[in-house]
Amino acid sequence: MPRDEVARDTIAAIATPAGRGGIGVVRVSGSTVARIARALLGRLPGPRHAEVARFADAHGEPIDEGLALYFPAPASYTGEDVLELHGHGGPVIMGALLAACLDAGARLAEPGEFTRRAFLEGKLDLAQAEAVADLIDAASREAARSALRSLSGEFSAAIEALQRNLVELRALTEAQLDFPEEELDDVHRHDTAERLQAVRAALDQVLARSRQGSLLRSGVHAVLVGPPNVGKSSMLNRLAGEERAIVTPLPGTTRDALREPIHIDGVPLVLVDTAGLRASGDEIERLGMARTHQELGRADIVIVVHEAASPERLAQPLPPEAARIDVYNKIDLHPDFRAPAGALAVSAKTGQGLAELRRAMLRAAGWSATGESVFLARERHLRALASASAHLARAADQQASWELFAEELRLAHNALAAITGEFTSDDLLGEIFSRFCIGK
Ligand SMILES: Nc1nc2c(ncn2[C@@H]2O[C@H](COP(=O)(O)OP(=O)(O)OP(=O)(O)O)[C@@H](O)[C@H]2O)c(=O)[nH]1
Ligand SMILES: [Mg+2]
Repeated sequence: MPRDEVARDTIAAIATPAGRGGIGVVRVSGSTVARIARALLGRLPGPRHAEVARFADAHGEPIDEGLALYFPAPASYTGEDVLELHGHGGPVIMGALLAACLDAGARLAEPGEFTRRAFLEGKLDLAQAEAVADLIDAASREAARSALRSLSGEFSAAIEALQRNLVELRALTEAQLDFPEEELDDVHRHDTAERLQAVRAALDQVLARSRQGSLLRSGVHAVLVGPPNVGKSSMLNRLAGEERAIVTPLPGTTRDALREPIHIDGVPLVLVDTAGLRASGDEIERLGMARTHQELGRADIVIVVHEAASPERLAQPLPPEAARIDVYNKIDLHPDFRAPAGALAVSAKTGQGLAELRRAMLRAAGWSATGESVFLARERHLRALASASAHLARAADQQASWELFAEELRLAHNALAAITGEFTSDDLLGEIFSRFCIGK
């Protein structure tokens, strides 16, 4: 059953990236797909069979030869009639094919409109639809794996399991509300408290797995700071595995902040090298230090680099919300140096201690290699889960009043329902799908 009954027009878009490629695909979806197929191909291809066809424009002028695929509703990506034309992947041919579809009555699809229709037709829930974009945007294999799990419904299933438990609990509670004059039954009260506890524990687990997974999307900012010449740029080059930053024996080499995306065990981080902090009369160096302060404001992790032999204290106050890792560099020069408790001794030159540093960075980012699969949650999901969790915590404090208890359960339930998109505003849908690419 379609989720909204508005008759939808037919949309078309080039589904493959712009530029030249072996093949390019134009995708068409909607109620007039059969007519468009006949206009371009002279016939309607058999359902779900790849057929070789000649594509022609409105004047019968050939455009290309390729494969045509027809997916009649409802067994298609969008749930509507869908036609895919696989031609040669050149911008002129793709443009002409798309124009021919538009001439035959389709209109240009908006970003994410195919997936939005799939959602409206009930083919995907909202979390799955978001996973489509996350899979396309995945910056690492780990992120792609998590997105694929969400797409196949693993995340939604976890949310639905929580909802089912909440529904049972609400049914129990509502029954109690219907007989307010009856004496409060201790057994019932105990049972309710226990079930609530179980739902809260399960929710906390989903939240923890989602918080972990959200790290795979966001890219944690790790900023290298310290006095000049301690080896910050050398460290960045080591961690990036490439000579990105200029390294010289002269203090004050780095002027501008340099950002370098890296992965540690599939977790994306943005590593930022900064200008060394010291009192300086040099105008450029002072501007560089101003940038360092800016970068510190954005840091999730601050890696404070010291030189093993002459550990200087950093006068700079650090942002309190960022995790801090202290490293003492150049231990190859000072093999007897012992780092203070909690700090790491490393050498950017030999690579000693860098495995520990990478592990410390992952830990500071909130990543724990539990081996349990994580959910590639979005900020929206985390907010909803946190809100559900807060309502359940309040419910736990409300057991003297069944009305308030029931109300908190209802609010927790609604928060969870927002994740899979049971009740969603057009505004939210617009915001989510507008960030998709065209043709998806
Ligand atoms: N022996 C040794 N030398 C190092 C090590 N790390 C960096 N150096 C040297 O220390 C000097 C300064 O290194 P940089 O990486 O430019 O230091 P920086 O902290 O970025 O310095 P500024 O950009 O000036 O703030 C260079 O000559 C490096 O080769 C190390 O682990 N061992
Ligand atoms: Mg430097």
